[in-house]
Amino acid sequence: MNADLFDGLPDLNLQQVCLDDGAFLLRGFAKNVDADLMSALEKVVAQSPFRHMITPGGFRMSVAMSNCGQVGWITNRSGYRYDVIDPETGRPWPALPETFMDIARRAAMRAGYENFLPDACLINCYEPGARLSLHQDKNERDESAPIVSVSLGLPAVFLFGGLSRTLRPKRYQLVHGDVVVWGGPARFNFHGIAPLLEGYHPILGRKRINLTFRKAL
Ligand code: MD3
Ligand code: FE
Repeated sequence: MNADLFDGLPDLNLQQVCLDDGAFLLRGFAKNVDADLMSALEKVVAQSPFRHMITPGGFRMSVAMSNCGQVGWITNRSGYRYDVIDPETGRPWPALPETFMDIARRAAMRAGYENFLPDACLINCYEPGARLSLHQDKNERDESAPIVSVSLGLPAVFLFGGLSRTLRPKRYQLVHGDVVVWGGPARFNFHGIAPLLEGYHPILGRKRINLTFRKAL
């Protein structure tokens, strides 16, 4: 017996894990649309390529980033913010592809958020060794909207802390196709990604891609 036998019946192999008040891990939720997500992603990064941004402290991020949607998250020496223009191209960010919007809305709905309408998607690209240190996401105006994250490619260890940086984070493995919906009080918890381990994924090779859908405006 093989789990892939049930790929046409996504509800039968869906494992939902409650991580915290309002935060749910939907294991494998995006697996049956992975090819659609990847082809849409290729079109987005053909217009706004991945780049390593610089933090306000002057460090080059090990994660390469791009965005799509009405606004994109950017950081440079002078700070971080959402902007309608991609500073690398001088043009607006590519629009949110329909497949992106669809998976984000369906995942939010599954977690109990009926009317999630994201206007921004930050796209993170990790190669072995890349990491994201503990941080909070506080640049979004609508604090009642959840954040939806879709993981593709190599597995990663997600670090889930509390509202204070000093609380020791819990560790969860996120694999290809996993979706997490972060709402409620957990929306402002510290979180990060441990350094990506060496590996090879049949579709993405030596990469992990994470899409985070936000209502930024
Ligand atoms: C928990 N990305 O882009 S996704 C980020 O895998 C970010 O690339 C990580 O943290 C990644 O800001 C983690 C999961 C995630 C995203 C946003 C959250 C978890 C969150 C916001 C609040 C709490
Ligand atoms: Fe984050």
